[in-house]
Amino acid sequence: MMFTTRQNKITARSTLTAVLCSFTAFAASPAISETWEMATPYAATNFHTQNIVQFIDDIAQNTGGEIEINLHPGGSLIKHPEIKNAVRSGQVQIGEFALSLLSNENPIFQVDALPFLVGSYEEAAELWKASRPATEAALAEQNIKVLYAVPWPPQGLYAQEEVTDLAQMAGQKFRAYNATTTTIATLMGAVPAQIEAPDLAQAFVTGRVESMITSPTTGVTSKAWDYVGHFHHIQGWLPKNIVVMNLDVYNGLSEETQMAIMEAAEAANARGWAESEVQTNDALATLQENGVQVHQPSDELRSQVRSIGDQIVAEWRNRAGPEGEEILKKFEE
Ligand code: PCA
Repeated sequence: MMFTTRQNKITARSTLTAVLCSFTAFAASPAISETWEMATPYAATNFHTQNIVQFIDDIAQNTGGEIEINLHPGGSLIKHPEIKNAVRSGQVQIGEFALSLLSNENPIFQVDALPFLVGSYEEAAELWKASRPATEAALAEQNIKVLYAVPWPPQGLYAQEEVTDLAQMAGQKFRAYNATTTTIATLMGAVPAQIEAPDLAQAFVTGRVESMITSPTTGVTSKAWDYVGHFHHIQGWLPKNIVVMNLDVYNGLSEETQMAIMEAAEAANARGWAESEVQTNDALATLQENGVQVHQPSDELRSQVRSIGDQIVAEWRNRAGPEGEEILKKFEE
């Protein structure tokens, strides 16, 4: 009995010594490594996600292994509409979301989803340059640091039949992913339903929706040929995904680590913009190879969509006020 007790004490003491030793070793090591969780909304196979995988590797490399990031794609850890708040509160340190998902919070976040404001990647880059300061300031107020943003390929219309006149869309169950697509649905007389990209195939197959506006890329990722026959290459807008982190966490890093992260972000930015452009034609070809008919919009369709676009832009200018005007002025300069 005595013996056992003594033995226990020895064990307890040596455990304490081991713990103290490991603390000393920890404190003596030059850089303490941290593990962050990253929540993203799109499939692992998507080019945005693959770019993020490279971004994470670059951060590990640039920081000498100081920052490790566990990626949770496809809304697997946090659902898309919750990712911004999860980063804000520090529930996750870093995340990605579609910027225009926040359109209702502040019109500034919708500017890249305004129809026909930009007609090319160069113009989209100009628009981002004009809108980045206001976007950063609005997100900083929410304790969020902007790292980089990458556009999706141009948005077009998927439907069961070829659409030559928007009247064909009346009464359709239409998949929406932000304020612009919801408003377009309503103005076409369709019925919008907000569905996240990873749930698209199921929503179409089960008849919850029949048509949508998104990129050729998202059509490929969700195997659009299984549920729609036609894509109309309207090239409406180039909405961006934004990659952000918790501002307190960022501010708590050494200047050197902050620089290492921003360097990785710049590289991800350049890779992402280039890849998005390449994706446009590749994805259009893949849609066609799999039996989706790709159409240039008819003049009628083009002008009908433009007139809806004009209404959305006019309403946005109203809501965005002087801050919106300033962005448009800088963009047009
Ligand atoms: N794909 C995303 C947003 C825009 C895009 O091209 C989606 O459909 O959810």
